[in-house]
Amino acid sequence: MNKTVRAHTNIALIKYWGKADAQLRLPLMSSLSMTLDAFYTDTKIEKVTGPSQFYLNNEQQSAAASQRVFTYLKKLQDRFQVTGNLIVKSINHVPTSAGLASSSSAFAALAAAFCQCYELEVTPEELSRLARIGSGSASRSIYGGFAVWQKGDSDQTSYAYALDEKPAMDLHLLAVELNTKQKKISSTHGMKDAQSSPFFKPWLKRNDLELNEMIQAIKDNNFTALGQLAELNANEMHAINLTAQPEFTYFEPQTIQAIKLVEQLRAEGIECYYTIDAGPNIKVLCQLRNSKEIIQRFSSEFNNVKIVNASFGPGITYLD
Ligand code: 2P0
Repeated sequence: MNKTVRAHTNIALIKYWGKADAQLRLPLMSSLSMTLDAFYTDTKIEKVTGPSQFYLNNEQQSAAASQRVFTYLKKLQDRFQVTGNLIVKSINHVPTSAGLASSSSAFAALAAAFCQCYELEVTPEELSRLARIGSGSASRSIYGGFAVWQKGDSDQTSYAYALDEKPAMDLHLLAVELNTKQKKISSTHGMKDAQSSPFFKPWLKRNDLELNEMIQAIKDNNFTALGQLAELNANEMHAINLTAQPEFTYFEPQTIQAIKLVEQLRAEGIECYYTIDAGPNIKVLCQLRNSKEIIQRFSSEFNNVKIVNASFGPGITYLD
């Protein structure tokens, strides 16, 4: 039966920030992420005799807005030598204003919904490779808990695997919405431009070390080591953007203010760390016992701030 598919977003604790092959979305580095329970995309794809259409949140999308989806689905059709027009219906439970990229859940759900539609039996590894072609970070959303996307060096060898789908770690991610402005630099452009930084290559050389340290922190159930390393890795990515030629940054004044607040909380003994993606908003990593206090402090520091408290989400699930 052709089922609706649910995929959750993920946040990288070791970042993907550079492509070796833009067409296949082969990355220059391996990455590691946490899949989130609070944010997800539901997608169903059906074959139709009429024209192909894409509905997002029950609204039909223009040809321009649908282009990335259908270009992607055409690649999958070519790969599996199947044809036909398609109706794609997606509901995004990722508030666009939450400062979270929805492409990870969107393309993981599309890949799995495509396989449902054509009754293709694929392994999680193959599904991860298919999702990767749509959006790099989507390769990791096939799995729950912690996932590692091993960079590989070809379409066959670049895919994510489940590191720990049911982690014991007490880990919460507070998605803090400070700024709802549309980001000025897309991830695709940011990743490309970042490579002009003199620190890009040295950062790449550290990838194995940081990945292995993060895997160890997870195996040891060591929140402190995980938080420190996630913060370092995010700051390295943003330092590279700041030293690209020409330089650029996703930071806004509120980003720095939020970083200072995390540092202040830590100085007071409230253990928390931050990670930042290709936008101005920060995600705070903390343990359950401190989450209320941290939310309160962010709420009193920033007017009208929206905060979502997320923890581990599952991998691809099939609804209906
Ligand atoms: C990540 N980001 O590892 C990194 C960290 C943002 C910062 O993956 O071009 O939408 O579609 O492969 O996955 C965001 O970029 O990029 C991203 P494409 P994607 O999560």
